[in-house]
Amino acid sequence: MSLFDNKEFVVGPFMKVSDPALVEVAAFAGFDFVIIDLEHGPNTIQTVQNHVRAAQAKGIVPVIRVPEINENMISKALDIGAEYVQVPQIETADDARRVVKAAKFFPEGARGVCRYVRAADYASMPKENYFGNANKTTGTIIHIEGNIAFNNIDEILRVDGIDVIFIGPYDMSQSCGVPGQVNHPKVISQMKEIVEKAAPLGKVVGTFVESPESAKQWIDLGVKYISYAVDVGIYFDACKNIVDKVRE
Ligand code: 3PY
Ligand code: MG
Repeated sequence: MSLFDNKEFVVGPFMKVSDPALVEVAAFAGFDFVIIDLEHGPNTIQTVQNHVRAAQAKGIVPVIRVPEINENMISKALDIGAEYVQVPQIETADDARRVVKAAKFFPEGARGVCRYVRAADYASMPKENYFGNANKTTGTIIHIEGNIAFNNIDEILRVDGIDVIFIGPYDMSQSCGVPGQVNHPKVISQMKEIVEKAAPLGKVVGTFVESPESAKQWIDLGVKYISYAVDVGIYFDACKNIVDKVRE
């Protein structure tokens, strides 16, 4: 399944809770993907195997955000069946090339070769099917979220093999000297500049939002990969809404 097939945009939440039941709930709600988070929160590569299984069982695309640029974590995430790897804190074109090299088999890259993994149906899949298709059925997403990345954006956008340029507004706000102020004009102007530079190159851009209004604003500017809030935050908002309404 391709994430973007015939879709103007796709939307999905970050998942930090360790119980994959919430992945199933996200699928029932109609999200396109989930970003299973290993950068922040308590999950480990072992606990998120069941998140990947839950996503695939319910027809929603599992993305794993690895903790950092780390070749071994990228290959482990793909080995357990993640369809996309999302890598934080990319700063240079060389960083982006490292991601592609770790995520793709020859000739696009040099991903560690092992077929005794879930992604290859534990060696039951014919070798040529697995190694022949893996580069087409998995994708790469990189975070642009700091001043160094912003200053290197022209070269980063030109790296082949990156499917989504993901702008992380929170980390970007910190590097602009206003941590947490994701709507600060300096942050918004950097984000818009990246979106504008990506468009003529045909690069898909993503970002993180916390309200439907903000999602719509970025979609109108051409952003296609909308990461919408975080499981615990969505649950908190729903709880607060109930408590406020009942006590009204
Ligand atoms: C950021 O905003 O820095 C992210 O990584 C996504 O929320
Ligand atoms: Mg970030």
